[in-house]
Amino acid sequence: MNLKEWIFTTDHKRVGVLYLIGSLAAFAVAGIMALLMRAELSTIGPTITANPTQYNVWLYAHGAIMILGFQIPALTGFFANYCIPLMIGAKDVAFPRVNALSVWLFYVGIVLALLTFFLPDPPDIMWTAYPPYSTITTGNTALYTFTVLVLGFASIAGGVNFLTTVAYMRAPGLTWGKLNIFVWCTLGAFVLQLIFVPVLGTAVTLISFDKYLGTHFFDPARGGDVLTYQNLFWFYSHPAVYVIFLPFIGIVYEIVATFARNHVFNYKMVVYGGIGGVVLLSGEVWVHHLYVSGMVDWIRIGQMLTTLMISVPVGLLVIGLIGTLYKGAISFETPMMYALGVVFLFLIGGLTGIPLAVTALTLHLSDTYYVVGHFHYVMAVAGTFSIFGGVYYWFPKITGRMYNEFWGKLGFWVTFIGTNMVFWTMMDIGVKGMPRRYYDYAHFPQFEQAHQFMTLGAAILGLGFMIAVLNWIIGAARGKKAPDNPWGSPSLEWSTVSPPPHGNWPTPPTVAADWHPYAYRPD
Ligand code: HEM
Ligand SMILES: [Cu+2]
Repeated sequence: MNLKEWIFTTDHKRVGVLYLIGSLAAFAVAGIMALLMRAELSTIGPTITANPTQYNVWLYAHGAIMILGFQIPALTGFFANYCIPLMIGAKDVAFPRVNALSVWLFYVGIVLALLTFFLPDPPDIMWTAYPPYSTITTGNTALYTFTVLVLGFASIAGGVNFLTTVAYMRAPGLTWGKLNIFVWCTLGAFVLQLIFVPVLGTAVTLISFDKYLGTHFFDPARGGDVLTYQNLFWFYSHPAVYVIFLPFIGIVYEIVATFARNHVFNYKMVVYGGIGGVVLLSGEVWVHHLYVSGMVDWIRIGQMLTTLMISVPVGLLVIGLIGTLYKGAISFETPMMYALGVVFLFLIGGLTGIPLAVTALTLHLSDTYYVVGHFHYVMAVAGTFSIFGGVYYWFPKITGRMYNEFWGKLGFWVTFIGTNMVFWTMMDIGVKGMPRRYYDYAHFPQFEQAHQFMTLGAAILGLGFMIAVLNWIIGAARGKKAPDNPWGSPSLEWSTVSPPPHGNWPTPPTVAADWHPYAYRPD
């Protein structure tokens, strides 16, 4: 293996694998931050640090790196790169060099994020970086701004590339109605990135202008408005949860169709109603993150309605999954275990979101651990389970080898148990009044046992993820040789050899009129 070939590669599969390695490294770092926070919270009073700012730095690094360094790059960097050209029968992406540029920028972003641990005054502003704190802290707000901008550029480069690739490079005969659900989902995610990343870029640039260049965009004392930042930030960051959600549910669709050996239930409903509906509504709900900030009431009511409305397309996506499982010939290989895990976690996360959408209830729940539990279920761990399931699913294609089924399933169950120990308990103590983002909870001694239980859960959860990653490393090095199409899927990525050569097929495929990626059996 030639290192230089990898660094300068323009092959979409290798670019994808680089994204995977970088994002898993980011996951490990951000995961260690979570374990440090959980260790700190395991007793009242100082446990592993006496410095509250240190906790804030961990919290900042955990949230920012998990979202910007792990989930978005794994989903729209790794999976999109590896799968989309193969699924549409293309030799590569439309702009292979722009693609290489995007993964380089991603690595620059990761290095910048890691500087957090080496600077004397690291950012301590949480991943949301709200002013006025972010503009007065001694922590390094500029590093945050710069990291977000670099990762944002990487994402935009990816978006332009994949929209063009799918529009112009589909194999002959592969019409829009025959795209994999994963491809549709990822296109939706990239449309959102192209529209909304510039807004985030603006917001984070302006906080650094305020802090270092003497402007007053967010300073009410000088004619600015501190809430403008919150609006700009969530105008991006709510759609960002769909940038994560859409590809991860797309992965689940691929896995569920394969292991239920069934066509996707109501393909058109899923694409137009589900994915289309989410994309259309996603920019209209950001205010639900600022219900407790000052604003006119009618906007609260309006955005409560749109927030509740978005559960309709999301519900359609879940119905599509259930329908695909219905009367399927289901088998429970490791990828399927993770996919079903996602459905379970996502349902808990989705249903616990409804009270948060309702303004009257959320006044009580806002800024408690209930919120932290909810969004970990719905996005953080549901998304992570999907990523792990997806890596297992395409593992034979990527490496040409098989992973170990026993360790795969064991890792799943360990993670699944740990996850529910941590995040169910969070919601429980949240409802009872435990506030979020606290370094210590001397005022709430009644929660100490629950915190200890969660710390134990986090350790179990971490162990489960380690089992999975070790399973991949060992499988990639010494696993059994994988057949080209181990799951018997008609989808195009399985029609080439494992691992696919540069250019993917000796001659590009053409698809027959009756071909469909989910034609597992006659309808
Ligand atoms: C894998 C195990 C994980 C554990 C044990 C964990 C634990 C935690 C803890 C203890 C907090 C701090 C709560 C507080 O002080 O308010 C937190 C916050 C957060 N986590 Fe996780 N987390 C995990 C995974 C993830 C993942 C995969 C994501 C990816 C999206 C994520 C995103 C966040 C975000 C955005 C915050 C809020 C940060 C903030 O308040 O600025 N977490 N997590
Ligand atoms: Cu939101």
